Amino acid sequence: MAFPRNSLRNFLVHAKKALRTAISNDEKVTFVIGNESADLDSMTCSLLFAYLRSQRPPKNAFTPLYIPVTNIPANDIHLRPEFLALLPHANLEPDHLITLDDLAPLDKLEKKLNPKKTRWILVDHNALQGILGHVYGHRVEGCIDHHDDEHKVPKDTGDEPRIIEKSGSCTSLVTEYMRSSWDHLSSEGRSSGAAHGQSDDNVPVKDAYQINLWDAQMAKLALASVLIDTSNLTSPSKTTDHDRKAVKYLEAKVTLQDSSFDKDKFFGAISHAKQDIGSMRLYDILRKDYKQWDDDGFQLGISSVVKPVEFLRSKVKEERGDEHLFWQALGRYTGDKGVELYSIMTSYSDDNGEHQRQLLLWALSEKGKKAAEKFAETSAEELELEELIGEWVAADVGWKKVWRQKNLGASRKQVAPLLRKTVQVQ
Ligand SMILES: [Mn+2]
Repeated sequence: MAFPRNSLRNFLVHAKKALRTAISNDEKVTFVIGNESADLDSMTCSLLFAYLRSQRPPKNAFTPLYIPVTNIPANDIHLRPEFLALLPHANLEPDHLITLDDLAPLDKLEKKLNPKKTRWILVDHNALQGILGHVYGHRVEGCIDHHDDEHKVPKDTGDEPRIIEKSGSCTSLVTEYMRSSWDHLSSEGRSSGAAHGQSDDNVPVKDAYQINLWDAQMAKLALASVLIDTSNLTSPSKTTDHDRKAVKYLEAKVTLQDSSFDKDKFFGAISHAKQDIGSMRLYDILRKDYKQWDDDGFQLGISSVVKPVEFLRSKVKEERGDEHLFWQALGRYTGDKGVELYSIMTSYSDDNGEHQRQLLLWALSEKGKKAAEKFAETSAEELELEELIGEWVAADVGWKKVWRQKNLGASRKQVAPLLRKTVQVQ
């Protein structure tokens, strides 16, 4: 049975409880999961898809309930100040999110959460990574994504979507896919008085008001991702028609409930929160938006950071008393990951408010060095790389380079495939 119309908050409380029951009773579960960098886009994609889909599941769904998973341990939510700023807009607290902690201890996954009893829909990625990929990769039966197709999701996904398209934000694609369902739910709820759920404080209220509020809460979360991923629709290299349409649609849902809503101010507040990492430790800054790829055993890791390399060096000085210990500090982070090639991509606004990018690349093995050299040779032009020379860059052993990346349109989504290609052709 479909989950009755309700607030996102009540939906998550219900889903978390249902997941616990399903795991202890070995019942079937459908997951909707974002990628392991767990940025705002991944979080809102999984919420939006699971929330609406569970209220209007396809007839032959594996289970009528879709469980949205934010692909990090619960503690890591606190490394994402933009989550903390955004969640209250939907009357949510960090504890409401369903995270890896709610599945099973990672070393007991297979035993506690029988792969055969699960079905996975990937949003904001199209290949399940790491341990989840090992155990459940063959149980993926749908995806909506805006990264390069890794051809891991089956061609025929039945009633579930298989959409991989270019867009600034994956949330825009999910909005588009869910649009008719959402419209149906809204108009059905308003006209038939079908808001069976209770308000969060258990006070019965007028249906239309309630439906509009619930819609606006969900829409605000989704809107935040699209605005962040497209710099408020101003980034020419990222913004697509999918994003423009999604913003129009989501903004209408928000203003229906709150006519004084100011999209630009909202973007400013969430964006400001996202940059607010000054008090965070270097280790946490490097891991908060990290992705790792395994290509036939070759491990590539990339951290995305919202401040320049100079900021990271000042962090090293603050924490270790000497900025020359920069590479040792990075080594402490990469140490247990087995990466042969490690990169930091910075994306930030300089003192004049201009968007800038830098790319740091560090080879940690002979094979990594070959890949790095190949990358420097073949991608310098496309990415418009300008080498930043400083004695601190050359310090210590090993192949390392830091560039200013003048091609501002190329984010990790474009750079990661270029790096992976250099490994595959060796
Ligand atoms: Mn994304």
